[in-house]
Amino acid sequence: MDIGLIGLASAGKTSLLKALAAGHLPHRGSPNEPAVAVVKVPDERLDRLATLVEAKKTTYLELRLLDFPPFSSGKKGPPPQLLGTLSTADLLVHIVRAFHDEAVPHPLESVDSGRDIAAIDLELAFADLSIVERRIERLMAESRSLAAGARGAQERELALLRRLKEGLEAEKPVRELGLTPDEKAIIAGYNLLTVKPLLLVLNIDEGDAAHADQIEAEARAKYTSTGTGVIAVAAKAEADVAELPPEEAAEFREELGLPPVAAAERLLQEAVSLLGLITFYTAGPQDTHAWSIAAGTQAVKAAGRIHSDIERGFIRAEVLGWEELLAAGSHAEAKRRGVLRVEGKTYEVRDGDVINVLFNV
Ligand SMILES: Nc1nc2c(ncn2[C@@H]2O[C@H](COP(=O)(O)OP(=O)(O)OP(=O)(O)O)[C@@H](O)[C@H]2O)c(=O)[nH]1
Ligand SMILES: [Mg+2]
Repeated sequence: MDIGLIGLASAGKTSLLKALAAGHLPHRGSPNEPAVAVVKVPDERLDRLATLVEAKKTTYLELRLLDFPPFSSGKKGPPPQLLGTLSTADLLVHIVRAFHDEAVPHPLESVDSGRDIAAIDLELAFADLSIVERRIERLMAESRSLAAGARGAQERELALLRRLKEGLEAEKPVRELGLTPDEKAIIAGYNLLTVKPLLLVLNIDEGDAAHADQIEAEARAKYTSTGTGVIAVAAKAEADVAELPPEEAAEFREELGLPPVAAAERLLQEAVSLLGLITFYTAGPQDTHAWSIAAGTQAVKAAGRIHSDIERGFIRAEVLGWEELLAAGSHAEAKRRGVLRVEGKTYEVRDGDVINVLFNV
């Protein structure tokens, strides 16, 4: 899964990337391409499972972060040379400046996070509008050359696109238009930007970090639409702390007044949830492993995430919640207590399930 970090110049995109990538510098992109870092999603449930089974190896979920060059506000749409890569991201993270620092000029000359959120939203909507308009023209030209009876699918797509156009012209992102899964499938190939989930990251002053949760709650009340999340972090301080060894980090967080849970953990977990993913685990002594699947995935498909042979030869799955396994202390004890369930192919995997698939190939 790819996450695109976007925002105005000097909003703190690269600082946030450093905070998320635990201080490791990403591969530098060219001026027209994003820098890329692969980050592991911190996961306390996985850590505790790995400790329980004394795993030799712990495998976290991984996400790719793309640090895009800044949008220059006021222009119509994101820089065209970025559009291709941007449109392949699965989630957009908009870093919004909310910190005050005379030494760092703001491209719009004042700190106003609401204005900047609206400005970027508008640019994304503008990019989508031009794609939708071009597609409408194409379809209309094509449908003229089709027999009347063969126009059904075209007409349906046209009607849908006109709805999107109307929404976008009224500055409504496509994710807010309440599309059905079928409608989403029709437009999936266009890779529209405003259909993607959006995480707003307020880059707040270090001095405000202690009550980040309050700032978040206020912003959430304002940006409530589906597929939109809000997180407040002090990106530069978080980036500084991320470079420290874990033993020192906790102490430093307290000294700086940062919340005890690192921004990376909260933000990446929020990203996973906005992507509509849930996490299940395999807890073996060789490798205790977190896997991501779309919410609603059945056990046999989940098994396919581990290995295609396991999907093909699926017999049944032994399943229990991660907390149940921790409480029991071992699979054997969980079985004795009757909390280890046996599930078939169509079992809908739940977030936090620990799964052992029995298979035959
Ligand atoms: N005081 C303060 N300064 C910050 C904060 N976040 C970033 N900065 C500073 O702002 C400047 C820009 O930060 P970057 O992280 O490079 O911002 P960016 O969005 O990647 O900038 P561009 O890639 O040039 O658009 C740097 O000098 C940072 O040290 C913050 O939370 N507080
Ligand atoms: Mg940068």
